[in-house]
Amino acid sequence: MRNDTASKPETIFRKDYIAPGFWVDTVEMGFDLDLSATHVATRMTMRRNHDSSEKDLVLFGESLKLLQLRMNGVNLKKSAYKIEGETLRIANAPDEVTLEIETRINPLKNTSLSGLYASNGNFITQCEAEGFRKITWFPDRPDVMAKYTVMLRADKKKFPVLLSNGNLIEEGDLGDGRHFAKWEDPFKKPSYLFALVAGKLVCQEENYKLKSGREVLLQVWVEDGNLDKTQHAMDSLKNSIRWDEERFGLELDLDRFMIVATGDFNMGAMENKGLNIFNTKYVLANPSIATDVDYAGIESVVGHEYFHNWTGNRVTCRDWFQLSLKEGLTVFRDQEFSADLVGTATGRAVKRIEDVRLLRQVQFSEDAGPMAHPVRPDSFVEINNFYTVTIYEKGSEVVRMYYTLLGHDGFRKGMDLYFERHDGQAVECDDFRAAMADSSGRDLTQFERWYSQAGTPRVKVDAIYDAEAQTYSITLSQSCPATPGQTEKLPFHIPVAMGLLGADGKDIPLHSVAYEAQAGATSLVLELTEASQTFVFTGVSSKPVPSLLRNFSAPVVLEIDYSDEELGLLLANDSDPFNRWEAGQRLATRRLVKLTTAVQQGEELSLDGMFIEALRATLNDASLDPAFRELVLTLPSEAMIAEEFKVVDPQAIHTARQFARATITEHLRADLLSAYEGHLTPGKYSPDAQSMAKRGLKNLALSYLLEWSDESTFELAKTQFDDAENMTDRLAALTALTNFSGTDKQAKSAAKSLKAFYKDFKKEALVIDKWFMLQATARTTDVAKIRDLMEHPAFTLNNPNRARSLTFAFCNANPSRFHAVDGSGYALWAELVIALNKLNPQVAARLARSMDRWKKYPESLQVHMKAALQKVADTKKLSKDVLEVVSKALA
Ligand code: 0A1
Ligand code: ZN
Repeated sequence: MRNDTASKPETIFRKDYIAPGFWVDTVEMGFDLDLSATHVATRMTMRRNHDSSEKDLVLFGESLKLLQLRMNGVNLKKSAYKIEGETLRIANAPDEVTLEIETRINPLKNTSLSGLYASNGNFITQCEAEGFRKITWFPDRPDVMAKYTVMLRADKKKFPVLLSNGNLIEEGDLGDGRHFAKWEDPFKKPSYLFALVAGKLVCQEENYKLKSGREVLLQVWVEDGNLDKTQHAMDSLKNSIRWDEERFGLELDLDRFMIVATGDFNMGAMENKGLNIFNTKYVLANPSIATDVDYAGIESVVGHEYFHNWTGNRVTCRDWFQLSLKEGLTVFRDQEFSADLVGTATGRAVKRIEDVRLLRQVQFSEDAGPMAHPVRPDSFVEINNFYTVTIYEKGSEVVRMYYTLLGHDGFRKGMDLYFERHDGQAVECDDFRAAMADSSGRDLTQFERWYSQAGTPRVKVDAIYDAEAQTYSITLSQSCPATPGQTEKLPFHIPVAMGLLGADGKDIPLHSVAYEAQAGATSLVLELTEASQTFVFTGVSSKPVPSLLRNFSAPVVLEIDYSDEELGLLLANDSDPFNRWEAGQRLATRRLVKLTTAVQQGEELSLDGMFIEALRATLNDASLDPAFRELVLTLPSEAMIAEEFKVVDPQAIHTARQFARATITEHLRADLLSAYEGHLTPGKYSPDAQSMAKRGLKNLALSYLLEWSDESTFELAKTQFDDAENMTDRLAALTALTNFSGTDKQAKSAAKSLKAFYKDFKKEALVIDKWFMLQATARTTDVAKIRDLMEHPAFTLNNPNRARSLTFAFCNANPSRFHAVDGSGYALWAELVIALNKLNPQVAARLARSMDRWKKYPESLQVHMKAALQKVADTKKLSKDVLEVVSKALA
């Protein structure tokens, strides 16, 4: 029989967790691979878990044709088991069971890209979170860990390469033009880490010597024609292996480690044991198709997936509510990996600023919307909706706070204890916290609230300087806004790294009774645990300027009243580079908020000299890393400015920000031009941090220069576009040209460049994605233009990367156009979500999230937004993925 998704989605609660009734020891699988009818035979040995209250043998399955079900050698009649939705129950099973199951599936029809599916004629799997149940009936839950042996059989010509987890133990011909490969994974694993790949692929491979002297085989598999784009992924993999050995003492436990790239993938990549599967976006790179940002993305995602081998695979999650146990920790590890690879202190700060920017822009917004959830959620309807920035990025911040509280060595001790206790187990976030507490002897009880309470805490600062007593008292008061299902919040345990600056901008040695052991230090980590606490510093001879939350030591909003002068001092002097940048952002935000209000009230717009001079000084300070200067010169995004308002006016924000950019250019043209000319990187492209930093600053200068309409700046960009020897420079120039508002002739010339770009890179899917994205986010691109682009022969909703490049980019990254006053952007959004829902619920649900914050817009827009949300909610056959998102938005 064929079972389909249950029609009424139910909410699953963390509190309802029950250990599995049966464990699985071994799984043997045989696949007869055929694109439209793959036969799957599974034999598993199971044994009763006497500690569980679940007495039935429970399996999960979805969209399967069940052909056979045998228990201990006997065919089970239909009356011997019960199927309800995705669940199959066998009552009264003996304690020791061998189950044999045969199913048939249709990979070609599987457009959800979850389970076994076809990608350009190849077979690919994606089993996290619950894709394995689309392959066979199985106790598909992460706490059931088993050893797998997999036999793959397929047509030799069409599918010459057959891969699965672990080691290849046998291969050969079967006659009839078919062949086989048998794989064995020596480690037990949950089903979500299962993978197979079959098809026409080629690989770059290398033998690599581990620190221990053991040799391993590394492979990067791609479709034919892409072998000139695998070197960076291979280098990143080798760097990851070395880094995990050096920083955490963790060695690759397999003899063979494979990466496979596919153009059809819902997410970035997947950490299947020994057989990582990647979106091509995070593998393929060479200077002519990939930008600096792509290179950095590949390095961090290759690292991320590799690091999962220990944090995720060797120690996995007991249930999906614990997802951040592996994801938060692994993001922290990949962030540290990228920072360590750069090596310099400012390089680390630059990485930190970029990570915090993402957190604030996307996660803070999630935390303030209808989908807000704790790092360890209490419930969900569809787990795929919970691969969120809260689980990943906020989860990483939570791990980083242990690091800040316990120090480098203390954190490492905690990690060592975590592995010592839990290697080979499926555990909970609490187990990680216990390892950190027990290894350090610290009481981390209150720290648990970071896992259980949603919302972004706010920390308000009140400071008093007593000249007579020479004391400086800082009172920190914390609060946290209500989130769905959580109205009252208890105080968090917040590490606040800080220092005090004297009038000369230098750090003052700190003396505080509460932190006696560190007397004289210039930076301290205060521990805020109460709703309000006062920290007193003594021997302060003049009123200092506080530098708080250094290096962004906690994921909170810091409310502090600085004067412009104080911010100027911090921007120019703070020994903490993160807070230097932060001071610049505060100066900018203040002005952008004012400008937005002025736009709304029809007042004349102006930007003050103090701000422009501060930017000039930073831009021209050759002692500063160009990457850092680029970050300071980058104004807060429109999304960030929007967070400052109760009611968001996207057009006014856009106008204000554009005005600020143009005015900065008006005053700093000469400085920008010399920054441009001073940071050229002639010669062979190299993705090293220094060259990237130079290109970054140069291209930022270019984008500013083109805010000023004249012939010479246009020509500058045109020449850069025509002569570029790498994609970073080419794309930056094309973006600037496309957004340039000049003469008709210039507009025509820009359009010509856009066309030439398409023609030159027609065969490079990832570059065509950029071509769509660039247009989707262009200032002049309105809804009508998006509809035009959707008719382009290269556009399709079937491929997630392509769908995202146009539609997500427009709905999420072109706010002033998406929020068109007539509501046409929302109508388009609804159509797209409905169309994607039929093809790929995960992708549809992600797009659905663009409307999360609809209640923050003016009434006149809310009417259209609500109608669009309602239209989606009323659609028949809505997936539970989309239903969960839109019903939470409408609630
Ligand atoms: N675990 C992967 C990401 C991932 C999650 C879900 C997927 O399908 C629903 C696919 C990939 C990672 O963190 O890299
Ligand atoms: Zn991950």
